[in-house]
Amino acid sequence: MSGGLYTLEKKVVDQTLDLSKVLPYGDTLNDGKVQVSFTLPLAKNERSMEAAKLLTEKMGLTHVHVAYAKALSQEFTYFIVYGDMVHSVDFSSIQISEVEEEVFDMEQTNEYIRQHIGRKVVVIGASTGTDAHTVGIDAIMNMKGYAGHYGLERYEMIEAYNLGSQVENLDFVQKAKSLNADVLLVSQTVTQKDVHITNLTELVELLEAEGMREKVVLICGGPRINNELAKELGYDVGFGPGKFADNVATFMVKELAARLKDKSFMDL
Ligand code: B12
Repeated sequence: MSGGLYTLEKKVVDQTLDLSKVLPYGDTLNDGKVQVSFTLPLAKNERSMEAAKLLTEKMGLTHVHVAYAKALSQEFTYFIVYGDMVHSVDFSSIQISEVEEEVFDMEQTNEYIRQHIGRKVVVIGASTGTDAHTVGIDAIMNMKGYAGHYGLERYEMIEAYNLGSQVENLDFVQKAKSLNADVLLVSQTVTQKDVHITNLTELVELLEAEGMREKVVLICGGPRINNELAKELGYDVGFGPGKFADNVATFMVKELAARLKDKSFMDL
């Protein structure tokens, strides 16, 4: 073991970590060391550096040190500032909405569909609204897959349609209707001015207006999407970074099978 790693571990074990008061870690436990970076619309000079310091203190940092200031233009300066965080977080009280841990591989999903659904599952996906980012939705859907995980197009029991990017919500809904889609996948990458919230909400409203919301499994994903946000916005589930076609497929086939079971129970 290297000396550096040993020192790091020793400092952690020598002190007790209080999970009700967790602080950032810099060099020793509970030192609260933080680095922040931001740009101010000010020229680089002594006054703007003082402004950066004052602003950082207002964020709840003490012992503030402006470590780096770089003029981006005559009127903008980029700062990197160090300080000690005075606030802590009660980790023991945090509860989040996590998606079920069990994840099927491609063959297990195909077999689950054969046994519990009995026909191919129709999935359509797109990056909607003005969003031009396709890599996320491609990672989930493309035949060749992403990071060693095959995409939904490769699944024998899934009929997948990837509509690409900048797909209007209305066009997306119409396509879903014409294909009689079981599952809708929506990707949102741009979050500037909360455009993703407006766009994702509009889709739910359109589906409701068309009487389709309850008939489809509605899934969204993207770098700043999590399950909690997705549910708040009226989606069945949301996936963020580190999730692949396997996670999506597992969730959707179980959800569809449960709905079919409920329906046959109601029809009795
Ligand atoms: C490549 C890229 C582009 C390419 C996109 C090419 C393409 N065909 O997609 C181009 C150059 C076109 C581009 C344009 C822009 N981009 Co851009 N782009 C990126 C970049 C570098 C990588 C994004 C990416 O491909 N990630 C890889 C994929 C695999 O990751 P992912 O999307 O998170 O997907 C995973 C999960 O989130 C999840 N997932 C994603 N979608 C879905 C959907 C479902 C249903 C599910 C289940 C899961 C899921 O699964 C995936 C695998 O795990 C990022 C910066 C970065 N390093 O992340 C900026 C970034 C996303 N872009 C950004 C911006 C601002 C833009 C522009 C607005 C810039 C501009 N002013 O013109 C434009 C967008 C214009 C528009 N109308 O949308 C910002 C977004 C900031 C924000 N949060 O709003 C970023 C973060 C850069 C930055 N730091 O400023 N961009």
